[in-house]
Amino acid sequence: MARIFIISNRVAIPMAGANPGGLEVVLKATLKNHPCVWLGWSGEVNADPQVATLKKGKNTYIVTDLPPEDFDEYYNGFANRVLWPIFHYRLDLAEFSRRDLSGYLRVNDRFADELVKVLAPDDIVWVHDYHLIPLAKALRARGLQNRIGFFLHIPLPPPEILTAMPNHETLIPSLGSYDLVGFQTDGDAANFARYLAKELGTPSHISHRVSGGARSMRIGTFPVGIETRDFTRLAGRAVKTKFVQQVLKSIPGALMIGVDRLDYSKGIPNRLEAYERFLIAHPQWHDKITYLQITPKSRSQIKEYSDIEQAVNSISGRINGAFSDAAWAPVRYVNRPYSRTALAGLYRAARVGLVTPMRDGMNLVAKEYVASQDPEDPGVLILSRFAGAADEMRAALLVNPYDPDAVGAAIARAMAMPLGERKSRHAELYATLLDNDIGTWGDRFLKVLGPGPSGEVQALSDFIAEAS
Ligand code: ADQ
Repeated sequence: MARIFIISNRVAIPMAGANPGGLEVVLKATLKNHPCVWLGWSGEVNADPQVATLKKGKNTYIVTDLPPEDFDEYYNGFANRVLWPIFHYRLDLAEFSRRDLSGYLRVNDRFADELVKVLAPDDIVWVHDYHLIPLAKALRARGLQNRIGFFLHIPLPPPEILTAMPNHETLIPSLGSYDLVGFQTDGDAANFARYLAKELGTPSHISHRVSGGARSMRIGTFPVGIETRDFTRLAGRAVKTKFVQQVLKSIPGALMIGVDRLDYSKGIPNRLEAYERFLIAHPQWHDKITYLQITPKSRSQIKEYSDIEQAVNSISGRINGAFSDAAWAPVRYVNRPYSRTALAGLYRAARVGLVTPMRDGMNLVAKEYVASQDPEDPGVLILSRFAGAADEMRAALLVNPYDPDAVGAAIARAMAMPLGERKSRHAELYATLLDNDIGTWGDRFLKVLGPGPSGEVQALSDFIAEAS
């Protein structure tokens, strides 16, 4: 059986008791069904970087440390200060430097050097996310002919934004070295197809053909899902735990929940402002709703992230200052991670799930919240139309996160929604989650990446037509 090489910035090395990261969850079925080698950064910063190999069952994990300059330039620099903001439509936050770009290319070259040592000709390579866009080009430069696929977990903006990125003309076309480039939504794929048509003149009736080569790059949409049934079972058990019951006992009235990494793309300050508008407009709900926002810190070394932390602290303090009484505080803001079990139990206990990113590749929290509900008495999902998940989850209350009055009105509507409507919306949402369970996601991508034509890949023109 051909080995699957998974390449990503971080590697989730299996350890007893460790919380699985998001990538491990989406790759779980792939890791179970195929012999896999997973290669990436160990998470350690070390002036004398080491490479370690670990075997677990039929899978192998290869991790390399990063020297401090690579951590600054590749990870904190180009990946998180340039690609992350620009791909989330935030040109205003991007801080480009040539030094960071060369660090980014250097780490991609380093990963390519490690890979050529271990790849066999029939191995299939699957590269994940924005940290590793030029990896296939680096591998091709080393003579590798293997099938190589790429999946982008975050959005891809339209060419009008992408072309403002310095050096886009070398970086983005390097995706042409992959055999397959996968996106979360048709909108992202259409943006890429438009970039290829506008910038490279790729005729839209064919897949992108790398200049002079026999190979062509195809694009496809593979929306990430979750382990729907497992999550439902977990939530059913978790809601009965002492922890969740204590949370429920400690608040008067209903629970509304938000769970996000502390990141400006998640729209937490805007969401708090919307809640404030709701509290002003609907005094009858005071004492009857508590908003629990669970937000572990991330990327704290980057200024924009400490700014967002301050903004969230200040707005939640302002709301609690204005509306609390001795027995009730409208906001509970918690800065730490929780286990999947604890989150599943809290989702199930929450009458409203508030998921309002300003822009998001998919957003798994929206899916986890719906999967956790009791079908006989489900809560209501309020979802940003700018999350990739909104494409599939049409039965949520879809909102524009830039409009705090509209989000506030959606909170009021969710709180007052009759049981019949809650049940029918939940049933429709749950059916879409079952349709796109994560168990088959990896195999669908790998099937299309494999040799031969496949019905799942559309011509570029189809994406462009869908976008216009
Ligand atoms: P993220 O930006 O990390 O992922 P998301 O899709 O919401 O965003 O996934 C977060 C995961 O972390 C969820 O499984 C959630 O349960 C978990 N999590 C969040 N807060 C937590 C907490 N306090 N404690 C413990 N766990 C917590 C990127 C893209 C997304 C895309 C995913 C998968 O930005 O758009 O959906 O990859 O492709």
